[in-house]
Amino acid sequence: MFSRERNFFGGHGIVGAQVPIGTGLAFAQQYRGEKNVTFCYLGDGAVNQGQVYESFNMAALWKLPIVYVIENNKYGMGTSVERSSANVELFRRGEAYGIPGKQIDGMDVVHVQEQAAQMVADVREGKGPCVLELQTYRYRGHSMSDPAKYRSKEEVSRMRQEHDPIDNAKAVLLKSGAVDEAALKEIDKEIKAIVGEAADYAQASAEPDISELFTDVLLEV
Ligand SMILES: Cc1ncc(C[n+]2csc(CCOP(=O)(O)OP(=O)(O)O)c2C)c(N)n1
Ligand SMILES: [Mg+2]
Repeated sequence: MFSRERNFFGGHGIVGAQVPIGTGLAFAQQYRGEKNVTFCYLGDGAVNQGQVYESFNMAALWKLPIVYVIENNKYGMGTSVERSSANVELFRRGEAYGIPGKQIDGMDVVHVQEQAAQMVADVREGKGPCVLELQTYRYRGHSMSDPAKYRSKEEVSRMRQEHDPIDNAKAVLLKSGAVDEAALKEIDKEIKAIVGEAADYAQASAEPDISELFTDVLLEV
């Protein structure tokens, strides 16, 4: 998924490789004098890749306008953070480069919005990069071939029941009186239609031509 018009530069198959790419995009923004701020997302598994730290160094050195968002959903492919990270305080990973970090509840949408807005304000002031660790959770296995035997069913259902971000946001909205159940159902229907349409479009589209393998990969000058 990629949208040049919306400045959405997609996901990448190589775990961690999005970090130097995101850092490069932030460099381009600074170089061109744009006011944009890059949000670069990485997981708790990706955070142990070497290229993340090469990127942190350059981002701090050049005070690049970038927020590194670490989505700590407790698991890499099939390995818990505790089994794979020597230090599980992921928000501190930029400390060696002077990059400030915060760890927050990533299941609370209002809190995430407030904290992210604060970070964007700091970045726009020219303070350089920062790290926002979102504590979150992955309900399903990594892929269809992952039966997720590395955790208990109770853990998953407890997270669903007590921490689901959509249920929580719904409760906050209803309590505030801003919307009622019917309005939320309408939004749900609308979103399902958009997603359904996108899936149908993807499935009905032709396979790309084999020559596309070389598009934007090599520039002959
Ligand atoms: C360099 C590299 N190593 C291994 C893989 C295989 N792989 C794909 S996703 C993944 C786990 C990533 O974990 P995390 O960063 O926590 O992201 P999440 O799946 O939780 O979103 C791995 C090891 C890969 N795609 N690239
Ligand atoms: Mg993960």
